[in-house]
Amino acid sequence: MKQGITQSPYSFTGDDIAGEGLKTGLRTLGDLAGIFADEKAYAAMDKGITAYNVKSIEPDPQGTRGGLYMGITYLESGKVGDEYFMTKGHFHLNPLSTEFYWGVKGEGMLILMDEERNVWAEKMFPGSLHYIPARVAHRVANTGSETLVFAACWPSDAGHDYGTIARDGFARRLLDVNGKPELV
Ligand code: S6P
Ligand code: ZN
Repeated sequence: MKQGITQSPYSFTGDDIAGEGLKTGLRTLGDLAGIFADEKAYAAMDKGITAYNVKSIEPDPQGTRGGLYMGITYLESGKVGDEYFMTKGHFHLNPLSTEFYWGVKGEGMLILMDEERNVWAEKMFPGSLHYIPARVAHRVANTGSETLVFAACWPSDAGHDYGTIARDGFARRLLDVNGKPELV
C-alpha cells in the first residue's frame, strides 16, 4: 500500500509518454493492406516502411470497467496515390465507449463515421482537441509533410472492432485534391 509522497510511474513530455508497462506497436504499410483506394499505387510501394507507431500506458487489464488508457500515435507523412497515410480506424467493441484525441505535432484530419455511415472530419493540429462520441468509428490521416503526433485517452473496456472497417471501409475517403484534403 502506498503512503506519503511518491513519484508517478508515468511521464508525459508533450510528445512522448513513458513508464511502467509501456506498450509499443508498429504498423507498416504492409499491415494496411486493403485500406487504400489506389491498389496499383499500393502494390508498387515498399510494404516494410513504417506507417505509424503507437505507445500506450494501460495500467489496468483490458476490459476493466472504470479504467483509462493513454496513448500516443506517430503517423508518418506520405500518400498512396492521392490518399494520405492513415490509421486502420476502428469502432469500439463496447458501443458505449467514447475517446479523446488531441493534436500534438503536425497536421492531420480526424475522420469520423457513425453507424449510419455518415462521415465527417475535424482538422488536427497542435492544440486541437477532439471528442469521439459513442458508436462513432475513428481514423486519422496525416495531411502534412512531417510526422503527425497525436495523443488519445480511452476507457480500458472499450476494445477495438477493426473487422467492420476492414470489411466495409469508411463511406468517404480523404484525398489530396489539387494539393488540398477533401472528403470524397
Ligand atoms: C486506441 C486509440 C489509438 C489508436 C491508434 C492507431 O483506442 O484510438 O491509440 O489505436 O491511433 O489507430 P488504429 O485504428 O490502428 O487502432
Ligand atoms: Zn478508439
